[in-house]
Amino acid sequence: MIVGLGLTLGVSSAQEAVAPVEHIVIIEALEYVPAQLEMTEGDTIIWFNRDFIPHTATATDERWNSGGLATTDQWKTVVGPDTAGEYFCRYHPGMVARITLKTDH
Ligand SMILES: [Cu+2]
Repeated sequence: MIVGLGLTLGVSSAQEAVAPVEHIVIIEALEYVPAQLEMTEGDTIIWFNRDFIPHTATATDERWNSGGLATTDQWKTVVGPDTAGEYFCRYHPGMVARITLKTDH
């Protein structure tokens, strides 16, 4: 019996799938670390508050807001088109950081 090799393996690999990445921002000593993050839509970003006082991660234009994060709290969101830009802490407006979106990949 002849077994045909009729199956073409896989589909075109010309378009590489980019697996979603999980980014972590540590809040410590009144700072977001790292303060600059570049990511792709569909990635996840998690803020961990390791400071001894509460903080928020809030888009400067308020499009998104973690709400108050007490010590050891965390907040997670999926990166969408509205995630990019500057964000700050509502309790400490001097705390500022930035998310940028990769446009070429
Ligand atoms: Cu704060």
